[in-house]
Amino acid sequence: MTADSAAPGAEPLPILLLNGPNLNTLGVRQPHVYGSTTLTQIVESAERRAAERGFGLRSAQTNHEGQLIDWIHEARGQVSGIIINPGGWTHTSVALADALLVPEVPIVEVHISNVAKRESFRHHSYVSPIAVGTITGLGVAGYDYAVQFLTEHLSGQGSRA
Ligand code: DHK
Repeated sequence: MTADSAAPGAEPLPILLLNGPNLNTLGVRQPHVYGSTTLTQIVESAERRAAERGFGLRSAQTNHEGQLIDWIHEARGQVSGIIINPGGWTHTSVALADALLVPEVPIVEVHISNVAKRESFRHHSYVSPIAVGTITGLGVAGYDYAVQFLTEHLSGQGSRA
């Protein structure tokens, strides 16, 4: 069941916020690129924004690709949408993009840095073609914008491009 098909008045299924490799080191990792905000702070902010809009938010980070794929499979039927920063797997993982199709929910891709301005190997994303949209280069605020967009999208108020 998705938020769209939930009974009127029923609590929508939560949003799932996933972060891939090295994002557990936010705050110390290349602050000139990724800023000084920690992942804990990012998740707390996203939880607040989701709650303000009537959605729960579950979050997880891993440095292990198979773990991430397992979590995405398990999310089928359990979440209403997924926000994901796939980190370096953005540019390498067909398997991750395939897994993201399993839950059949809207996907929003987030990158803290502007990947288009960086090395050419960061210019291709396997995730972008299966995402509703991608937020890139807006710093850690991109996660909050993703929550705002996804909650509106799931509530039928947002763009359905
Ligand atoms: C995060 C990473 O870890 C990189 O591998 C990506 C992305 C960019 C980000 O900007 O959040 O290339």
